[in-house]
Amino acid sequence: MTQPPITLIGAGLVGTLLAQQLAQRGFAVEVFEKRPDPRRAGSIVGGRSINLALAERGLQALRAAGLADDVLQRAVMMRGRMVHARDGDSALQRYGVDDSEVIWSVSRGALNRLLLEAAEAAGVRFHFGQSLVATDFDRQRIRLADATGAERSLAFHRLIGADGAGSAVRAAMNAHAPLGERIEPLGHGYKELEIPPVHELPAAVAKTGGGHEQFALEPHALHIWPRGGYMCIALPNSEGSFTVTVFLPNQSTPDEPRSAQGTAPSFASLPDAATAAAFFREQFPGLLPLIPHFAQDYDGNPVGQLATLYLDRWHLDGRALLLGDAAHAIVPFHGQGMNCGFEDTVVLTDLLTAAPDDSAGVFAEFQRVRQPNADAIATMALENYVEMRDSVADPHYLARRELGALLAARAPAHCMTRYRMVSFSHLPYAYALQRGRAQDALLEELLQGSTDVTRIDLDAAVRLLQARLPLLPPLRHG
Ligand code: FAD
Ligand code: E1W
Repeated sequence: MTQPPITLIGAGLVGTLLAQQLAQRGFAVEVFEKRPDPRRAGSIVGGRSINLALAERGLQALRAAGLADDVLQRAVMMRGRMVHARDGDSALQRYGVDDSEVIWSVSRGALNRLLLEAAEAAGVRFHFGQSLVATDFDRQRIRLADATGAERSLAFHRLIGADGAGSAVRAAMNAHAPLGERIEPLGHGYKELEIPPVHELPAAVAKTGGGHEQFALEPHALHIWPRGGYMCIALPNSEGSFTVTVFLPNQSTPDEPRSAQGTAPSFASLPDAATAAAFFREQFPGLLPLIPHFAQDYDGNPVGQLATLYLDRWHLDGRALLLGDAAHAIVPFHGQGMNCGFEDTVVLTDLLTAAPDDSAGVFAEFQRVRQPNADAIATMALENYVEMRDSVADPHYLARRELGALLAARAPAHCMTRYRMVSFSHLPYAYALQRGRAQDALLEELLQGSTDVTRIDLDAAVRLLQARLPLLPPLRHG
């Protein structure tokens, strides 16, 4: 069965992992990536270290590829969220029941390089500095441009787009036959800043986090500074630094919470490091001194935009398919974009392996299985932004969360927090969304508008839970 190769566009996180798995199953895979090879010296990606949170779903995909141990070796464990209040107080809220329920901070660049190496070792051929510029689906040909702008044309048999939120494959498919594309901008952007290792900090602020040598904050946590309409987060890097991300509205609107400066903070009202530093001094006083190159970072790093992407169609019969961010980009507030894309790769690899000659059937089945789940995590990621920013929050929400935690502890087979279902299980995202809604409705019913959890008869509540909500499927770890 010598099949023509699969043509994959995009050697990002999802494209490289998919390519590796397909090659392991005997498929020939050619990957075209617009950027230069990140393993080559002098690559621009080398400078800044950007990290992301890897959770159980992503880890499971890496296990399927045989790469989980290699990745975890370079990762930093995050046991919970460390919430930093305005007054400087901070507290760790554990994510799970014990250290089997943790998430991992991984370097995007290091992960990408590891996946490239693994895919190449499995037989994948990569072509860097090759940007997809046009696709002719009738003749099944793509046009690629190199860094000098020189173009060439190549035939494809089946085309897979793993080229991210701004996908060129998607644009070409949409031009050929509309995909029903809907892009919903969040109206908030983000910017990355850096907390260096302790030895690079001025002596006056250089006290180590949690008794650890090189980290300026507790290393085994995802740090959050929630402030209502906006927030900062920080994830640890294995070298002792942290990558801070500030999330802010793009424009100031009258209903955003106002700072003492009188204007609602936004990227528009904080156009440069000078204005932004004043804002940080006021809103994030403990954080600012840990960012010694604040001006350089703020003025040098771009504002990234956030949006949710919905499509009616992810494929063009058996000729082309989108996956990862190219099919379903989401806002980052649940830390699930890569995890979801990694889950995609396992589903697609299994379907293709089972029916290697039926791309039309496989692509349709892939969308049927994955789209409801992509929609669900898109919803949950949007909801988590509000939850994160306002975690100082509304007493009803806090009461519900407290009661939910109490019941989850007493009746774990009938009540599990949505965060745990999303981050530590392989239950479909759509199930987590719907189950979370059902649990919330029941919690509301028990609380009846009260915020006093001590008034609830927990034994009666557990009986109600058991009567109304079906048994949860067991969690599997490892
Ligand atoms: P990408 O990683 O974007 O890769 C696409 C690749 O395609 C790139 O290499 C690009 O150069 C290439 N490409 C693009 N156009 C072309 C072209 N025309 N021709 C050839 N190649 C092309 N997810 C998590 O799971 N956990 C997190 O903690 C997390 N944090 C995030 C924080 C932020 C601020 C953001 C914005 C996202 C975060 N995500 C997180 C989401 C995660 O980054 C994405 O879901 C993930 O990178 C998607 O992978 P991908 O391979 O589909 O796309
Ligand atoms: C995670 C960018 C990003 C990545 C994340 C998370 C968050 C907030 C953000 C969600 C979370 C890991 N989260 N953390 N604590 N509560 N919810 O779990 O990845 Cl902003």
